[in-house]
Amino acid sequence: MAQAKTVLSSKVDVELARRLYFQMFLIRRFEEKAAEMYALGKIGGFLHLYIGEEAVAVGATSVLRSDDYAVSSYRDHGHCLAKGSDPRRMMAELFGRRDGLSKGKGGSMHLFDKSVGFLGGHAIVGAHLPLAAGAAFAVKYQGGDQVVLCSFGDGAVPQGEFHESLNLASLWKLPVIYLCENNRYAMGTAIHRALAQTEIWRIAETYRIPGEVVDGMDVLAVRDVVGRAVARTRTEHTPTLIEARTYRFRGHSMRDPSAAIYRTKEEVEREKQRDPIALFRDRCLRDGILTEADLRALEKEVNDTVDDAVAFADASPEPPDEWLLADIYKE
Ligand SMILES: Cc1ncc(C[n+]2csc(CCOP(=O)(O)OP(=O)(O)O)c2C)c(N)n1
Repeated sequence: MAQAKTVLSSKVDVELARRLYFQMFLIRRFEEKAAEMYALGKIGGFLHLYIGEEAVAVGATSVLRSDDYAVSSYRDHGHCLAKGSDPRRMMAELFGRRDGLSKGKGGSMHLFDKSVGFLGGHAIVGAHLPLAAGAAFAVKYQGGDQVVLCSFGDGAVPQGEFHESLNLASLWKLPVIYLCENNRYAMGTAIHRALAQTEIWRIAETYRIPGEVVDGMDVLAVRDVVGRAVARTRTEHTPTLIEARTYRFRGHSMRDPSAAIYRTKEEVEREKQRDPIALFRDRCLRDGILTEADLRALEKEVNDTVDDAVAFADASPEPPDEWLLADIYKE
């Protein structure tokens, strides 16, 4: 049942091109600014950047409806922004302030925004895959046709939760799209040292669901593949496993700044040649979809949005001590 596909990315109109470029650029700038704020001590704890992988979240989310759900791991800024969350409240959460999405108590790894159907960033590797299946079960039980997009890294694949989740989703025909963002490393562990089957999309066959592989640096190719999966899932409630091949340009987290121990500088430089934002920018110009002036205007809008988010976060007060014991159990 599983099949590899060479996807020719489809045509794109002006409005869609603007939206995709804006969102990818927003994720990039938001995170570059977050890195800067981390260096200044405005952000504490962990900070995992998604830089290099933007085409995956943006391409995939672009085919979702606003009432569909998305859930992701601790590298969650891109997914939350792509789902339409407010950059101000996201930055405030990174700053640990009271106007943050999780009232400043979750931080970078625990963004959550029910208003846009973002069911959270989750810090424990693999732990959110069963949660995605649970949300999909709820959709089916209630007779809805929403889908749940579940993004995770290659590091989650050897986990039991991955296999248990795919097995149940297949048996129960749950509307989940499992989107593996294969950036080739789980912290410092290269994929071939952790997985017996490095062609992750092939694992779909074991669970008798469709499996596809896609170039995760091509936003339109991701959009095509996920779009097909969404259509199938809505009508047949069939889960799908998609492997998007991508690369993270930075270290695992801000505590791994050089990322030089487990991969070569040459490899990183080579991969940066396929920067998904630059590739899409070039394509828009080459095909005459957007002009240099259009792109510059979008970039300015993004820069202003991110500056505004930082100002908002900085002005938001710290959460009071008494909030520490609130929101622990569902009240
Ligand atoms: C159950 C569990 N084991 C170990 C860790 C420590 N840990 C944090 S991130 C990570 C690597 C995960 O890599 P991957 O899933 O490929 O995601 P990526 O960082 O590449 O986006 C590990 C092992 C954890 N958070 N949870």
